Amino acid sequence: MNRQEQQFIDAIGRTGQGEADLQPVLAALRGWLSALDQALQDGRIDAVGLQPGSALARRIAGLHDDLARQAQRRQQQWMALAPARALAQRFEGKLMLLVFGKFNAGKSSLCNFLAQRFRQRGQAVQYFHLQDGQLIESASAFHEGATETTARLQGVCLGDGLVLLDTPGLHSATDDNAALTQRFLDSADAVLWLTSSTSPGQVQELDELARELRRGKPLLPVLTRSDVIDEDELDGQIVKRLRNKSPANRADQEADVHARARDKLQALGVALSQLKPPVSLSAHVARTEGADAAAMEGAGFDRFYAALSALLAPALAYRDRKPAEVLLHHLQEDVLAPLLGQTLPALQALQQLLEQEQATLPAQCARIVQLAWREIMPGLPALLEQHAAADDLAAVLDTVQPLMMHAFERHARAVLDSHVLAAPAAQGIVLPADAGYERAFADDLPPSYEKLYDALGQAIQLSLEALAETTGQVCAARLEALSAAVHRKQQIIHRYTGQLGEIEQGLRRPGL
Ligand SMILES: Nc1nc2c(ncn2[C@@H]2O[C@H](COP(=O)(O)OP(=O)(O)OP(=O)(O)O)[C@@H](O)[C@H]2O)c(=O)[nH]1
Ligand SMILES: [Mg+2]
Repeated sequence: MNRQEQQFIDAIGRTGQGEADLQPVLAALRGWLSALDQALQDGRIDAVGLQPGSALARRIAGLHDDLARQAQRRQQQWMALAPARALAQRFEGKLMLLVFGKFNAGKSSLCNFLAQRFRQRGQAVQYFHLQDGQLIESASAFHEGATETTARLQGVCLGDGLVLLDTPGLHSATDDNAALTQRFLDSADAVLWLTSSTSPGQVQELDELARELRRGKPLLPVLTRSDVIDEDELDGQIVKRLRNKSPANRADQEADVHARARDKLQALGVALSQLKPPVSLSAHVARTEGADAAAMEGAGFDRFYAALSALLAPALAYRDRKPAEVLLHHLQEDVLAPLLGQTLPALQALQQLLEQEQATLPAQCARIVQLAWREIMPGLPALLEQHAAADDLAAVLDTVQPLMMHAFERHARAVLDSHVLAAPAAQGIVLPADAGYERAFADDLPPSYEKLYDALGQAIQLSLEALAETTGQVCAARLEALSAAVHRKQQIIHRYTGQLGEIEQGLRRPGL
């Protein structure tokens, strides 16, 4: 009688549905999403006042287009998960163990052996595999082989309460199946990592599991094929016999795998509490020796069942919060990740562009003044000449003022080409009180106007500067408002990232 085995089978049978109420956390997750959508909507960056073709406006439009695309894509992603959800639902309430490992690790052999054990103890055994998104039940055990054999997701239900998922390496799933397989793994409650005792602890294999592990699932490393071939002499004949590796050898290998796995999990950012002490076993020795109590014990199965029993509590904890985990993962991977990976960098680039525009604004304004002034000044001598005889300074100003406004407006539009500019309010040209034509030395000569020319040049300069200042202020305020809007949008994403993290922590808190 194998006590550990029976105890494990009994324990599985007792795992009723947990009483944790997921409704509050599910409501929090849904609330998070709709509040995020609302916040992003309210935080739309208003590009009013910008030329539609400008780099700034195009970038803002691109950002909004991308957000719309994200919203659409995530809807599709959630719909695409429907088959996986439906599949997972078929196993609702059962404990699902992911049996993971490189090809030839002995996954199929272990699953088959465990199935045989359960059957022996009067438990129903049902094999199945995944094909074209459908779950197909089959009567035959998994194929075991020296060459890579398992290329599809397959599993076996043991009794009422346990499901083993025998995965091909996650990478070998075909593209069609990959997403479904990946998502199906969502439903695994714990991971058995099978690593062959011929080269144990190839921890890079765990990279593929990073996603599952970060979800707080417990990990039990299992050193498979923990056996050696012995040559015995029997009645003068040499016979080959498979026997267990020695307890000392097993202990060494387990300690080594434990240490490597610990380092790896640390590097992956996974809590060490999820890692269970590794166990060694040999399905072949247990089988060939008849799987009686002594054979099972010697092959490592007592310790294996004890480790599985210890895995039950954390695995059941995952199982009981699984619906919330599935929604949480969707929000993390399909909603938040694109915001962090695409939108935040785009906002950052936009912010930089805005800063650049703000920084160049004073130089642009100075340039407008310069261009307009240079345009006006060459015409002044002729104008002053024209009105010299009549000493009509007012006529000069009446002609120059609209010319100046026109020149300013044109150059402002050309230089500040990102902005939509309203026609500037009329700006007068104010001459000093004593400015005017100068009486000539002789009465028959017309008055001279050199000083007047200089004074007029200065007055025009001042008027242009006043115009540029007003326009500059409008543009600066606009850029400032845009920058604030971009900042708000960044804050929204940061705030909601933090909030989802808090919901996640609450969900993973022991006792929920
Ligand atoms: N010595 C020894 N060999 C084993 C044991 N378990 C499995 N094997 C052998 O290892 C090889 C691979 O076993 P499988 O169970 O097919 O391995 P797998 O992990 O399912 O491999 P893939 O499906 O290819 O990923 C086969 O040749 C098995 O006979 C064991 O306990 N001891
Ligand atoms: Mg296999």
